[in-house]
Amino acid sequence: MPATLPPLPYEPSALEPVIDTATMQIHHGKHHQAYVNNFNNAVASKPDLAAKSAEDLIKNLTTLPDDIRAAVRNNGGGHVNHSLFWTMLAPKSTGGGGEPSGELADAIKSAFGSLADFKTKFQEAGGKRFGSGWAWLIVKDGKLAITSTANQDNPIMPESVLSPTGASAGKPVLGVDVWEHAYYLKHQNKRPDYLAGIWEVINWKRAAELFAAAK
Ligand code: MN3
Repeated sequence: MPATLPPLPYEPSALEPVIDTATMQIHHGKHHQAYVNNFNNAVASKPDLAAKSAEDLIKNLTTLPDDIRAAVRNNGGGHVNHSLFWTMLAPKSTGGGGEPSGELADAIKSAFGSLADFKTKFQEAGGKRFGSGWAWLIVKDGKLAITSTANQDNPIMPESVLSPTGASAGKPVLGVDVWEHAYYLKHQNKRPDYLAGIWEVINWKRAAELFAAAK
């Protein structure tokens, strides 16, 4: 079944002023739609693969035919990453921002010392990723860890694909897009400002669900 663009779970203006309306419209309607289209085009010539989800295919990237592997990595990865990203954000009116609670809060404290220390390390990981990519909180070997991936790579891709780029494999709990298209209209070149502000719209309830499923 072809991949489809999932609707945004809120209005494009709902994350103002942290993420501006025009950025959300272009990011979702143009960039994410392009990953969906390009993924579908890449797998169209392989009927046995076209029946599988983008998530299944990027988990098994190393088994894919050479002629579509890069396109699936970039565009299947882009589709999976953005489908997750929209759900990782929420307007303040529906619970965005604030602090994690429960087991996720305890695990963050145990792994990083405090929520503030976690945020600092996460922002550093995103800030240091050269070029385009993502910052992630993942579960690796049963514990929380921070990593960043290049381009549209996702931590569910095989370790052998990720490690040459300096990334770690694991199960995502939180992912933040650090491509320029995610922040340039509002923050221009100031990626650190975007990362410092994103916490006001992070959907910790969604992160807690992903953590519970990943443990
Ligand atoms: Mn993006």
